[in-house]
Amino acid sequence: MEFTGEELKKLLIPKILEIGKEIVVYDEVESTNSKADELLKLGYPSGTVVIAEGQKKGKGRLGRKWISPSGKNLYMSIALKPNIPPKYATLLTLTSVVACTTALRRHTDVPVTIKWPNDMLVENKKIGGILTEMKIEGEIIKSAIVGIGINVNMTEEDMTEEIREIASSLRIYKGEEFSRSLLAVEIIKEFDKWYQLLEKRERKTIIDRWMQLSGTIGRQVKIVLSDKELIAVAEAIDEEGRLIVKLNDGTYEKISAGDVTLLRTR
Ligand code: BT5
Repeated sequence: MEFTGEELKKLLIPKILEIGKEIVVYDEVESTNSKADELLKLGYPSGTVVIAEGQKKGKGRLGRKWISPSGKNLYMSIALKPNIPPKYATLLTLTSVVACTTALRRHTDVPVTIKWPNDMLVENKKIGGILTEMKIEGEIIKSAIVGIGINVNMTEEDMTEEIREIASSLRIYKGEEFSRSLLAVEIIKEFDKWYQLLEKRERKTIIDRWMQLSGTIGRQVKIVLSDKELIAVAEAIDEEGRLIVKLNDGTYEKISAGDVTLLRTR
């Protein structure tokens, strides 16, 4: 196995970060998000990182699956008790995707872009995604599990039929393999930095960075909501992380949850 928790911790020292104070590595789990939730309930601290070599039941959003072959990619979850009001919950996903994309760009030189809210793309193909699962009680976020899936060394043969056309990996794009341990460490460090900004209420810094990394803003998009579909131009994101779109009739709508398909450039 490539990872051990102790090795990863050594790479993070001497900087003691909130994220990665505890790093627990498994060979195979059903889902690192479910494991991270269990560990938090057992008393592990906020900032605990769970990594697995493979997942038997990797989760996407809305009950979808995350294809998770063993030994190829990064499957990592961060268990948090964020000190932010629930209305900024979407921003946690945006903060996470900013951290991951920044780390990937810097350390792989792959031109990763963000598609609202949680996708990491290369040349319009998905190479990563974030699944944030939260427990909210009243005005408090009791827990948040941020699940990060990055296709690192996966080849087309490792993919199922279902994703072969829409997915890619760092290796497919660059033609070389990457160390998953080093990428994990860089993501943890970057996550720590952006998460601190979120807790310090520096939302504008996060949103500005998101806009810089985004391939969504300025594009015509199709948005699939639970009750309707919209064709619109993505204009910006607001303080709460919602996507602001301009419809054909000139009116604006704010989208807080839904699937976005990128259509052509404006
Ligand atoms: C996501 O969902 O993009 C969130 C993915 C989060 C995965 C991580 S891995 C660690 C942690 N533990 C978990 O159990 N989950 C998290 P969504 O936006 O719903 O996208 C899911 C869709 O992406 C699927 O329906 C497929 O079409 C596609 N897909 C599935 N596996 C993929 C892969 N490995 N690479 C690219 N696309 C994939």
